[in-house]
Amino acid sequence: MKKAKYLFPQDYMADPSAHVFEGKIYIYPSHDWESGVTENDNGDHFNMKDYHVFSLDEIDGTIVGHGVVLSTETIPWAGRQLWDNDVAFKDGKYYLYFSLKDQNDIFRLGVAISDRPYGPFVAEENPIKGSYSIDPCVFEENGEYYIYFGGIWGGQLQRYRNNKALESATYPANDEPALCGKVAKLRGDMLEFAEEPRDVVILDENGKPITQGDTDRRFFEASWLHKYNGKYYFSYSTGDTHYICYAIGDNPYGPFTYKGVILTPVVGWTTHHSIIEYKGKWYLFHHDSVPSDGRTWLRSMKVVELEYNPDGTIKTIEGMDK
Ligand code: FUB
Repeated sequence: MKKAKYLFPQDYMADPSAHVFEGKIYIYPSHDWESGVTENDNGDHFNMKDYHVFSLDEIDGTIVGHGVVLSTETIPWAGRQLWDNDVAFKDGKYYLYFSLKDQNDIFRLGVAISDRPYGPFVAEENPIKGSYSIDPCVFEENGEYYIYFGGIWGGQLQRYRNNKALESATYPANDEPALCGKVAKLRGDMLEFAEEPRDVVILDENGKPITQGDTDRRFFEASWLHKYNGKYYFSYSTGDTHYICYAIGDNPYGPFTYKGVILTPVVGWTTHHSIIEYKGKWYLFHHDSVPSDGRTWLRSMKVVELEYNPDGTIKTIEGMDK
């Protein structure tokens, strides 16, 4: 497969997190809909209220929709805006980690549990203690689970330093190190952080942290972690410059050294992705707003093959058809 294909033209789905569970690909997207909320820099127009799950036996096969698996109506602490999610498997249970504003309009990370990869999922009573911001992604290695998260602007990461809320949102100066995504090990029961979240530091080619003003390369949102040939690849969106970039490290905590662009800008403001290996090939799951004629809050999920160069760098994929 060399050309990206839309996965589910029947409805708007975004931020696809893909995993291989029980020998199939399962996809956990956000579910976009036309809620009528006016577009603004806080992302209020991304006013989602439920999640669906999809599965595929073959990458070119027929996608199966498993229906609604979690909704704000059944999340006890829900305020509004069910954003990106991800799922991890441990000891016979599937844990769905999600971004949601609480009743004070503060983004937190929640957990919901199922016995099956296709749900339905039952949410815990409260968000993860000490959690904040958006876009969880979980990476497992040797029985340890690492949760990555964070997003600036509407994702509220600029309201925190050292895991504490600030009195008001503050960004570093343009020549200072950029705000970082976060990573923490999960506790054995998968329901809480096992440690204080740490910074996911992204270094430039000279070993210096990427600066806040380096908007083509600094972290904005949409963390994803995968491993290839013994190296750890942290990929993310640059938000207002619309790239999916990646940086490579030697362990799940980093630091990671910036290596380049995976996906050039797509139609629509946001770009968000996941990367998996399936049956010996690698794939980039992502979204764009072509089917909704550029309405940035109505996105459609896609998949395309991802290829590496012999030195382990990733071949850049064009986000827009030429
Ligand atoms: O889908 C809502 C938000 O848009 C996600 O959480 C961000 O990553 C961006 O894709």
